[in-house]
Amino acid sequence: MTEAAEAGPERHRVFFALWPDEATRSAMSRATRAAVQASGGRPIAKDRLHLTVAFLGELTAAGVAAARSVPPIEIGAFELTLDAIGIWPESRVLWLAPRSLPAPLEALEAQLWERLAAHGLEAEDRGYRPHITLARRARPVEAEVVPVQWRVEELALVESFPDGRSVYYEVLERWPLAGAE
Ligand code: 2AM
Repeated sequence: MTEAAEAGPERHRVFFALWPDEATRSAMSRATRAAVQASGGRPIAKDRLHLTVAFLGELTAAGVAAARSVPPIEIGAFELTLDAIGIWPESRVLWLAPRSLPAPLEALEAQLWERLAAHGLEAEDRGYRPHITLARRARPVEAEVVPVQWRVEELALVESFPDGRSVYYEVLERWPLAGAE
């Protein structure tokens, strides 16, 4: 038996997310640049900005395969208005978020977990707070944001990998939210 096998099966840190296109990422970055700077925090690179829908944690390869089998979820494309910016003092995360949870996003999150449950995967019991992390180790800031409009058309399964003091992400697979015509 190899050392790796003795140490147990390899784990993959994965999550379902909404992954913005280049134009939306740029709009997010422009709209939040001043707040990020004022917060003094460590910014998340523009190409890593995303909104997590369901965090699955550390899965085995079989767990990842189960997660991949869950979509598509055909709730249709929807508009997300990112019009709130703030900080969670306990985690020192500066975030961009929708002021209210849009019904399609709520439905997407609920349907994902309903189907994931059939594979023995369960959400942590701390409620869903959709957000895009903009910076870590941030100080509180008083900031307004020019709302960013995001037309969400896809769901992505993403894996995160350690990258020094940060992490980088690889989109494993994408599914359209709209059903086949
Ligand atoms: P964060 O940016 O607020 O840390 C990959 O780590 C993604 O999953 C990030 O969007 C991260 O949110 C989120 N995440 C990490 N741990 C989580 C957890 N225990 N519950 C929900 N989301 C989590």
